[in-house]
Amino acid sequence: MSRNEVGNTHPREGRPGSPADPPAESPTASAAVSRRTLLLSVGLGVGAVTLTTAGQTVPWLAPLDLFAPRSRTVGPQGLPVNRTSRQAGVTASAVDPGWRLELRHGTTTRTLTRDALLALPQSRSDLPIACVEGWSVGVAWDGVVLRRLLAEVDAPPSSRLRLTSLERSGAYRVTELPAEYAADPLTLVALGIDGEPLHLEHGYPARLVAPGRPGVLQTKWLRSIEVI
Ligand SMILES: Nc1nc2c(c(=O)[nH]1)N[C@H]1C(S)=C(S)[C@@H](COP(=O)(O)O)O[C@H]1N2
Ligand SMILES: [Mo]
Repeated sequence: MSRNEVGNTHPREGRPGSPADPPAESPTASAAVSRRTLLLSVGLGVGAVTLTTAGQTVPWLAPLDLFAPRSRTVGPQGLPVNRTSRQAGVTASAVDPGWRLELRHGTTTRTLTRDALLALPQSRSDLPIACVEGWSVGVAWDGVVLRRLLAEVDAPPSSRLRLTSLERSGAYRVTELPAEYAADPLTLVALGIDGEPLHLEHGYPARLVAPGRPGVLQTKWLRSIEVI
Protein backbone atom coordinates (compact mmCIF):
# COMPACT_ATOMS: atom_id res chain seq x y z
CA MET A 1 0.00 0.00 0.00
CA SER A 2 2.28 2.69 -1.18
CA ARG A 3 1.33 6.30 -0.81
CA ASN A 4 1.62 9.01 -3.42
CA GLU A 5 5.28 8.77 -3.81
CA VAL A 6 6.73 11.94 -5.18
CA GLY A 7 10.24 10.71 -5.68
CA ASN A 8 13.56 12.10 -4.57
CA THR A 9 12.47 15.64 -3.93
CA HIS A 10 14.20 17.72 -1.30
CA PRO A 11 12.23 20.91 -0.97
CA ARG A 12 14.35 23.52 0.77
CA GLU A 13 16.97 20.96 1.65
CA GLY A 14 20.45 20.68 0.24
CA ARG A 15 21.71 17.72 -1.73
CA PRO A 16 22.23 14.73 0.53
CA GLY A 17 25.80 14.91 1.66
CA SER A 18 26.10 18.66 1.21
CA PRO A 19 27.62 20.63 4.08
CA ALA A 20 24.20 22.17 4.80
CA ASP A 21 22.80 18.78 5.80
CA PRO A 22 21.74 18.19 9.36
CA PRO A 23 23.78 15.65 11.32
CA ALA A 24 23.61 12.06 10.09
CA GLU A 25 20.21 10.67 10.91
CA SER A 26 21.06 7.12 11.78
CA PRO A 27 24.02 4.88 12.38
CA THR A 28 23.55 3.23 9.00
CA ALA A 29 26.97 1.71 8.49
CA SER A 30 27.55 0.52 12.02
CA ALA A 31 23.99 -0.78 12.26
CA ALA A 32 24.50 -2.77 9.08
CA VAL A 33 27.69 -4.23 10.47
CA SER A 34 26.07 -5.15 13.76
CA ARG A 35 23.11 -6.73 11.99
CA ARG A 36 25.42 -8.77 9.81
CA THR A 37 27.46 -9.79 12.82
CA LEU A 38 24.34 -10.91 14.61
CA LEU A 39 23.08 -12.82 11.62
CA LEU A 40 26.34 -14.62 10.94
CA SER A 41 27.79 -15.25 14.35
CA VAL A 42 24.73 -15.76 16.48
CA GLY A 43 22.15 -16.83 13.95
CA LEU A 44 19.33 -15.25 15.92
CA GLY A 45 15.79 -15.32 14.65
CA VAL A 46 13.69 -12.73 12.94
CA GLY A 47 12.79 -10.97 16.20
CA ALA A 48 16.40 -10.21 17.00
CA VAL A 49 17.00 -8.98 13.48
CA THR A 50 14.09 -6.60 13.85
CA LEU A 51 15.51 -5.23 17.08
CA THR A 52 18.74 -4.28 15.39
CA THR A 53 17.23 -2.84 12.23
CA ALA A 54 17.52 0.91 12.17
CA GLY A 55 14.12 2.50 11.78
CA GLN A 56 12.42 -0.29 9.91
CA THR A 57 9.70 -2.43 11.29
CA VAL A 58 8.69 -5.11 8.81
CA PRO A 59 10.36 -8.18 10.24
CA TRP A 60 10.16 -10.35 7.14
CA LEU A 61 11.97 -7.69 5.12
CA ALA A 62 14.74 -7.24 7.63
CA PRO A 63 17.33 -9.50 5.95
CA LEU A 64 16.88 -7.58 2.69
CA ASP A 65 17.46 -4.38 4.60
CA LEU A 66 21.13 -5.30 4.84
CA PHE A 67 21.35 -4.28 1.22
CA ALA A 68 18.65 -1.61 1.11
CA PRO A 69 18.64 -0.05 4.57
CA ARG A 70 16.75 3.03 3.35
CA SER A 71 13.98 1.41 1.35
CA ARG A 72 11.34 4.06 0.83
CA THR A 73 8.42 1.67 0.89
CA VAL A 74 8.99 0.23 4.34
CA GLY A 75 7.11 1.56 7.34
CA PRO A 76 3.74 1.43 9.07
CA GLN A 77 0.87 3.34 7.46
CA GLY A 78 2.77 3.34 4.15
CA LEU A 79 5.30 5.90 5.36
CA PRO A 80 8.99 5.24 6.02
CA VAL A 81 10.28 5.73 9.55
CA ASN A 82 13.30 7.90 9.95
CA ARG A 83 14.08 7.29 13.60
CA THR A 84 12.16 4.75 15.64
CA SER A 85 10.52 5.34 19.00
CA ARG A 86 13.09 3.00 20.51
CA GLN A 87 16.02 4.91 19.03
CA ALA A 88 14.43 8.12 20.30
CA GLY A 89 13.90 6.59 23.75
CA VAL A 90 10.19 7.40 23.85
CA THR A 91 8.58 3.95 23.79
CA ALA A 92 7.25 4.40 27.35
CA SER A 93 6.60 8.16 27.50
CA ALA A 94 4.70 8.22 24.21
CA VAL A 95 2.11 5.70 25.39
CA ASP A 96 1.93 6.92 28.99
CA PRO A 97 -1.72 7.60 29.88
CA GLY A 98 -0.46 10.67 31.75
CA TRP A 99 0.67 12.26 28.47
CA ARG A 100 -0.55 15.83 27.91
CA LEU A 101 0.27 18.36 25.23
CA GLU A 102 1.36 21.56 26.95
CA LEU A 103 0.58 24.89 25.32
CA ARG A 104 2.35 27.93 26.75
CA HIS A 105 1.98 31.59 25.96
CA GLY A 106 3.62 33.82 28.54
CA THR A 107 2.02 32.95 31.85
CA THR A 108 -0.92 31.20 30.20
CA THR A 109 -0.63 27.41 30.09
CA ARG A 110 -3.09 24.78 28.92
CA THR A 111 -2.60 21.06 28.98
CA LEU A 112 -4.63 18.83 26.71
CA THR A 113 -5.04 15.08 26.71
CA ARG A 114 -5.17 13.26 23.40
CA ASP A 115 -8.92 12.88 23.88
CA ALA A 116 -9.27 16.61 24.45
CA LEU A 117 -7.33 17.23 21.23
CA LEU A 118 -9.60 14.77 19.40
CA ALA A 119 -12.64 16.59 20.76
CA LEU A 120 -11.56 19.82 19.03
CA PRO A 121 -12.55 20.41 15.39
CA GLN A 122 -10.51 18.05 13.20
CA SER A 123 -8.97 18.92 9.89
CA ARG A 124 -7.14 17.09 7.10
CA SER A 125 -3.94 18.22 5.35
CA ASP A 126 -2.33 16.38 2.44
CA LEU A 127 1.34 17.03 3.02
CA PRO A 128 4.54 15.14 2.25
CA ILE A 129 7.27 14.07 4.59
CA ALA A 130 10.37 14.99 2.62
CA CYS A 131 13.49 13.53 4.19
CA VAL A 132 16.96 14.76 3.39
CA GLU A 133 17.99 11.12 3.11
CA GLY A 134 16.27 10.94 -0.25
CA TRP A 135 12.60 10.10 0.00
CA SER A 136 9.39 12.04 -0.02
CA VAL A 137 5.96 10.53 0.60
CA GLY A 138 2.59 12.28 0.55
CA VAL A 139 0.31 11.61 3.51
CA ALA A 140 -3.30 12.48 4.42
CA TRP A 141 -2.87 13.81 7.96
CA ASP A 142 -5.72 14.26 10.43
CA GLY A 143 -5.51 16.56 13.41
CA VAL A 144 -6.08 19.98 14.87
CA VAL A 145 -5.06 23.11 12.98
CA LEU A 146 -2.15 24.56 14.94
CA ARG A 147 -3.49 28.12 14.91
CA ARG A 148 -6.70 26.82 16.46
CA LEU A 149 -4.61 25.52 19.37
CA LEU A 150 -2.84 28.86 19.69
CA ALA A 151 -6.23 30.45 20.26
CA GLU A 152 -6.60 28.20 23.32
CA VAL A 153 -3.81 30.19 24.99
CA ASP A 154 -4.82 33.55 23.46
CA ALA A 155 -1.81 33.59 21.18
CA PRO A 156 -2.07 35.23 17.76
CA PRO A 157 -1.91 32.88 14.72
CA SER A 158 1.37 34.45 13.68
CA SER A 159 3.42 33.37 16.65
CA ARG A 160 6.94 32.06 16.56
CA LEU A 161 6.93 28.73 18.35
CA ARG A 162 9.22 26.32 20.09
CA LEU A 163 8.18 22.69 19.76
CA THR A 164 9.61 20.18 22.17
CA SER A 165 9.36 16.42 21.78
CA LEU A 166 9.37 13.71 24.42
CA GLU A 167 12.98 12.85 23.60
CA ARG A 168 15.42 13.61 26.39
CA SER A 169 18.27 14.47 24.04
CA GLY A 170 19.21 14.49 20.42
CA ALA A 171 19.20 16.79 17.41
CA TYR A 172 15.43 16.65 16.87
CA ARG A 173 14.25 17.18 20.42
CA VAL A 174 13.50 20.89 20.01
CA THR A 175 12.60 22.82 16.86
CA GLU A 176 11.54 26.38 16.19
CA LEU A 177 8.63 27.11 13.91
CA PRO A 178 8.59 30.52 12.23
CA ALA A 179 5.36 32.51 12.54
CA GLU A 180 4.27 32.06 8.91
CA TYR A 181 4.13 28.27 9.39
CA ALA A 182 2.18 28.61 12.61
CA ALA A 183 -0.35 30.83 10.85
CA ASP A 184 -0.76 28.47 7.86
CA PRO A 185 -4.17 26.76 8.01
CA LEU A 186 -2.57 23.55 6.66
CA THR A 187 -0.21 23.25 9.63
CA LEU A 188 -1.51 20.59 12.01
CA VAL A 189 -0.86 18.97 15.28
CA ALA A 190 -1.46 15.61 13.64
CA LEU A 191 -3.22 12.87 15.57
CA GLY A 192 -3.88 10.45 12.73
CA ILE A 193 -3.09 9.30 9.22
CA ASP A 194 -5.82 8.52 6.73
CA GLY A 195 -8.50 8.05 9.37
CA GLU A 196 -6.33 5.85 11.64
CA PRO A 197 -4.64 6.91 14.86
CA LEU A 198 -1.06 8.02 14.31
CA HIS A 199 1.32 5.06 14.58
CA LEU A 200 3.81 5.24 17.46
CA GLU A 201 6.66 5.30 14.93
CA HIS A 202 5.15 8.32 13.19
CA GLY A 203 4.89 10.36 16.34
CA TYR A 204 1.98 9.13 18.48
CA PRO A 205 0.38 10.68 20.47
CA ALA A 206 0.82 13.89 18.40
CA ARG A 207 3.25 15.37 15.89
CA LEU A 208 3.71 18.49 13.87
CA VAL A 209 3.15 18.62 10.12
CA ALA A 210 3.60 21.88 8.24
CA PRO A 211 3.75 22.58 4.51
CA GLY A 212 7.12 23.25 2.89
CA ARG A 213 9.26 22.14 5.81
CA PRO A 214 12.00 19.54 5.55
CA GLY A 215 11.10 16.24 7.21
CA VAL A 216 13.68 16.82 9.88
CA LEU A 217 11.57 19.69 11.30
CA GLN A 218 8.26 17.78 11.36
CA THR A 219 8.57 16.99 15.04
CA LYS A 220 7.24 13.65 16.24
CA TRP A 221 6.13 12.75 19.80
CA LEU A 222 5.26 16.31 20.82
CA ARG A 223 5.38 17.29 24.46
CA SER A 224 4.96 21.06 24.38
CA ILE A 225 4.37 24.07 22.15
CA GLU A 226 5.47 27.47 23.46
CA VAL A 227 5.20 30.94 22.03
CA ILE A 228 8.65 32.56 21.97
N1 LIG B 1 11.06 14.00 17.71
C1 LIG B 1 11.53 13.65 16.51
N2 LIG B 1 10.90 14.10 15.41
C2 LIG B 1 11.34 13.77 14.18
C3 LIG B 1 12.49 12.97 14.01
C4 LIG B 1 13.14 12.51 15.18
O1 LIG B 1 14.14 11.79 15.14
N3 LIG B 1 12.62 12.87 16.41
N4 LIG B 1 12.95 12.69 12.73
C5 LIG B 1 12.58 13.67 11.71
C6 LIG B 1 12.93 13.28 10.36
S1 LIG B 1 14.54 13.44 9.91
C7 LIG B 1 11.98 12.93 9.44
S2 LIG B 1 12.37 12.66 7.83
C8 LIG B 1 10.58 12.73 9.83
C9 LIG B 1 10.17 11.33 9.48
O2 LIG B 1 8.86 11.09 9.91
P1 LIG B 1 8.31 9.62 9.84
O3 LIG B 1 9.27 8.77 10.61
O4 LIG B 1 6.94 9.66 10.43
O5 LIG B 1 8.28 9.25 8.38
O6 LIG B 1 10.38 12.93 11.22
C10 LIG B 1 11.10 14.00 11.76
N5 LIG B 1 10.67 14.24 13.10
MO1 LIG C 1 14.63 13.10 7.70
